[in-house]
Amino acid sequence: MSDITVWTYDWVPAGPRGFVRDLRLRWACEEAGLAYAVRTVPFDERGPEHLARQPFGQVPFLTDGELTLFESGAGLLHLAGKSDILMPADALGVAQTLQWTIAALNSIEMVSVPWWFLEVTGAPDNNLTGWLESRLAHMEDVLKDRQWLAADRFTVADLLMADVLRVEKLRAFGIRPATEAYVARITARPAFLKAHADQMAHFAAADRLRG
Ligand SMILES: N[C@@H](CCC(=O)N[C@@H](CS)C(=O)NCC(=O)O)C(=O)O
Repeated sequence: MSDITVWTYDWVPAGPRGFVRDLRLRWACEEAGLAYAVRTVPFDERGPEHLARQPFGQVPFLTDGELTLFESGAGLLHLAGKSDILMPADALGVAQTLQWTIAALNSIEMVSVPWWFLEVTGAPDNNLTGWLESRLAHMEDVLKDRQWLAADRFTVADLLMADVLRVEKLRAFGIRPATEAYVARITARPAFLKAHADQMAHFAAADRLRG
């Protein structure tokens, strides 16, 4: 039985709205047609109950019955296990989907997040630029030849890779037409648009409560 709850913050400042990673889990549930609730932990005070479920005091985490999972990638794979919309049924499709899901996290986001952090904090030199350029150039080569990353169809790997690549600073960083078309196509999916709108509405409602 499935009793999925996506946990996020009760409020965040304007900057990260639309990018808080609960969106990945909302999006996956929307794609798969899985019923889910959204609940919150305080942004301002990250107490022991929060840390017991997400040891870094971050979001998202996911609960499903007795199960609690942190790391958006782990949450996505858990959800993908419930739906062949997100994860192919055949062994090759599974292997390709896992490979590209890990690549999104460990070959692209591993570089893009520290690069982005140096950019937004105004570090005088961003020594990660060459590394990021190389990773994005390789992704551009991959995306020139295919519409989807795995199994010739949309999978959770595309959801995650598109979410990693859609960050505005990355999109503005050089001209990569295949990557841009990929991100635009995948973020035009109704499930993404709903998840994004729901997250924005969630934080707008939180503003009203804070007065
Ligand atoms: N690797 C983690 C990263 C989670 C993460 O960076 N969460 C952000 C929101 S998107 C957060 O909680 N930031 C607040 C903080 O780090 O204190 C995941 O993918 O779940």
